[in-house]
Amino acid sequence: MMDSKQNASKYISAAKGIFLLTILTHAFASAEELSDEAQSSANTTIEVPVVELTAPKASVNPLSGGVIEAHELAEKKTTVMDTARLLEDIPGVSTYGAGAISALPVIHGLADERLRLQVDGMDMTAACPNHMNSVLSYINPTRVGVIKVFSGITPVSEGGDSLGGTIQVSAAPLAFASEGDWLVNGSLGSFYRSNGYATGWNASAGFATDHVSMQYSESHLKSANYRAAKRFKDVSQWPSQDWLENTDDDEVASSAISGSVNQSLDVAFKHESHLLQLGLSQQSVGFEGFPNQRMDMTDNKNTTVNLRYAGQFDWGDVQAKMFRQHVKHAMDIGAQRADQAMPMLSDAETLGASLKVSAPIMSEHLLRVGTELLSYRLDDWWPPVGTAVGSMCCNEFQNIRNGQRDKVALFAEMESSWRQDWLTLIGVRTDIVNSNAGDVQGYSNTASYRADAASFNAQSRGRRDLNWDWTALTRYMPTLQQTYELGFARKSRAPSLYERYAWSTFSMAALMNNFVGDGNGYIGNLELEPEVAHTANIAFEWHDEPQAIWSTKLNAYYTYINDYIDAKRCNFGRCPASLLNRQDSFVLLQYVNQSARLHGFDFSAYRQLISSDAVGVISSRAVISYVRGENTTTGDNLYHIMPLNGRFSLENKLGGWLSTAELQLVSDKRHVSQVRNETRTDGYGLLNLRTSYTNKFMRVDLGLENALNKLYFSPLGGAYLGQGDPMSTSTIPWGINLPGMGRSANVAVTFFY
Ligand SMILES: [Cu+2]
Repeated sequence: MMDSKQNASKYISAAKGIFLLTILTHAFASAEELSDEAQSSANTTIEVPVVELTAPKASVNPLSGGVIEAHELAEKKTTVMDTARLLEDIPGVSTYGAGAISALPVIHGLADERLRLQVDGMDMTAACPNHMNSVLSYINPTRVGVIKVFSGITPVSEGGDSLGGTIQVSAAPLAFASEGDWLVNGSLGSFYRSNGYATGWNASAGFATDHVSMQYSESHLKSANYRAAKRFKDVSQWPSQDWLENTDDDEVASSAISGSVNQSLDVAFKHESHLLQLGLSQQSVGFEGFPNQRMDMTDNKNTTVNLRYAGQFDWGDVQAKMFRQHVKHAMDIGAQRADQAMPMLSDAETLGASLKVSAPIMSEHLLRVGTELLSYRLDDWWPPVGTAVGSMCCNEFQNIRNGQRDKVALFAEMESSWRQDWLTLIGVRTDIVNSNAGDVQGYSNTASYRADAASFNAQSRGRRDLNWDWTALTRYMPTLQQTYELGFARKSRAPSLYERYAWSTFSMAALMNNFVGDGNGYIGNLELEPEVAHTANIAFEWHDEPQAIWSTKLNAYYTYINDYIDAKRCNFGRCPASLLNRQDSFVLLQYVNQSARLHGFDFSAYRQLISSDAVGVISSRAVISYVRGENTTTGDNLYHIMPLNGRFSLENKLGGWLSTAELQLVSDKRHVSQVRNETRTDGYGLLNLRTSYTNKFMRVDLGLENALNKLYFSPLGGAYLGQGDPMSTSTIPWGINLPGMGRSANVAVTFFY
């Protein structure tokens, strides 16, 4: 809000200038590929070099996706706290702001539960009415070995019950010793981030013979509140100044984290071409502030047990897995918001199993068939507060009681290499999703809750959704320098438990149901139907033959979504009529099926500029993404759509040194969702500087993020709600955006053995 208009337009013209420059330098001269994609989009072979431990033969990697491997992650993962941030370099992927380790990924404008998120092969669901315990927070960035993103067209074997794509984050595969030998490995690392005085450490140790491999890892982190570059708030804006004096004008209240611990133990057995792996993991967080939500996480414990088998037989490959996830989650009003308590608890369990078989048919076809089972149970309840019967006493408020969401999926997919230069991938899939929820009650049987609860309890709530998905993709590689790809897909997603069953129209209760950080209250809708998306995607890639000097890639897409779950203003129950047409306040909304259209493009390019003994290798990279999202039922814009943005970097590799200067440019967000009173944000430019030194025994990272200390507001940052009484629509001033982090100097040191 304090960024001047002038600055914004200056950045935009700079952005346009650099955009044109990039097109010129890259499109005419050249192209290799961002090295991550370079490896995956091989020229003559279509096999992906990066293979998950449990995937003897991975699906063809569509051009529009991306694979990031361990060595490419290294530069960032030691100094970021949040695994979701590692995705930001992939064209078309951005992240929603949330707590310190809980950002939510977005692919092509579709986020959160519209994506299929897997950690070590496990499909997990957030168990919180604010999605605080995001799936990617369950793996510490330092443990991440491979990230695979399917963005444009997701093969049916990797998709299902999701619209936007699939993100698979996995630890590095366990290593085995050669026959008769043994291996020991270990690492110890630590980081410091000056903004918020964040610190953390991580350690891992492993032992392996030729048949057995074990790996243990543990990480800890904490941070105080972070600071924006400059003053971004004015205490006089709050209706009540209580509790506000504790924070400075540039301090983002309720953004601290403490007591965050991730532990994992993996044991794998290998016999000939069979691999069996058992993984145990636990994450606990003592406190995590959410400056764009009305609550803070006050306790979270997530435990998983993950058993995987992968085997290769004469006739093909088999992968099987079973897992269990259990989450105990607590949230409350943190000390920096208000001197009040409102404990909210949830408990969820997910059981999953899958079987995937792939077998070659004749020489040119590869058939993949599989089944997946997923059973999710959720209870979300809020203990009573105080002694006077009323809005928060004296019963337990049941937000979701005995929630169930079970899924059975079947798919078949055929990958065919018709000629050396021509490949097709065709698949169909069905997901049957059953959901239900039990009877509920409010804090009391007073007028605040009585009618809503009675009406909810009187209705039948069991729902069965039958989803059909299909994918058709063709890839043509006329020369060793060119690849063209065209894909079509139908993808479906059944509504989540919160979208269907959050029932209270009482504003205090509705305000606690919010996944998007906009400060509004959300009410479920029993009538919701599954979303169905049809997508067309076209991509091409050009590069030099050895893929070393240059590459360029363009991906464009169009998606039409029937029954897109958007929101409408609430005009029934306890919703106040005064909020129905307000344009300058937080409001109450109900989920509703409408239709939507998204289109956009991603462009990425790489060019080696200099390669000599004296200066090493100097290269430049660019990633530019654009997406536009419209609600075609109402003519409104979709919420949380990233405006035109780009990352441009210069990189120098010399000996063990890798140094990067990165310019991030984001244009103004002018297309905002009116129904949600989404706020606009100005354009900005950020400069990040990083350097690292690696040898066999150690790695040192130094970084200066937001080096010019610019005050900025990320278009996906949401509303600033970190201070003030969160219980009503009018006690926190509307219209303050959550600022991004001011300058921060980061250091990380890791020792290997
Ligand atoms: Cu929560």
